[in-house]
Amino acid sequence: MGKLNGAEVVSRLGSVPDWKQSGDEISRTFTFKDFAGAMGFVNAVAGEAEKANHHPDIDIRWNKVTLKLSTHDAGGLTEKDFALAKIADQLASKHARS
Ligand code: H2B
Repeated sequence: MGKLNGAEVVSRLGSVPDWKQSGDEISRTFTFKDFAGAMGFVNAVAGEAEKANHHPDIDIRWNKVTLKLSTHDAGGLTEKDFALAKIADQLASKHARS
């Protein structure tokens, strides 16, 4: 899958506005009611990541989960990153938010 250029990245960020770009990756921190809410979300994301064979870096801090996405194989951001970002946004709304 091809690496997106700068204009393509900016365009796609419009559909996941809570995600921020930093160099070759995008990230978002999600806040939940508690650790159980955070872990429910992480496990749901893990299932989707396995299906897509595309895996975020995950940082868990009690009720906060930060996902970072990049396509290492392509050396940058691709459609795969934005597809998984959208799925994560949808899954987050199903888990207990603070
Ligand atoms: N996840 C992410 N985030 N980026 C990748 O480039 C990637 C991955 N590559 N998961 C996959 C697995 C690759 O290692 C396998 C061999 O397809």
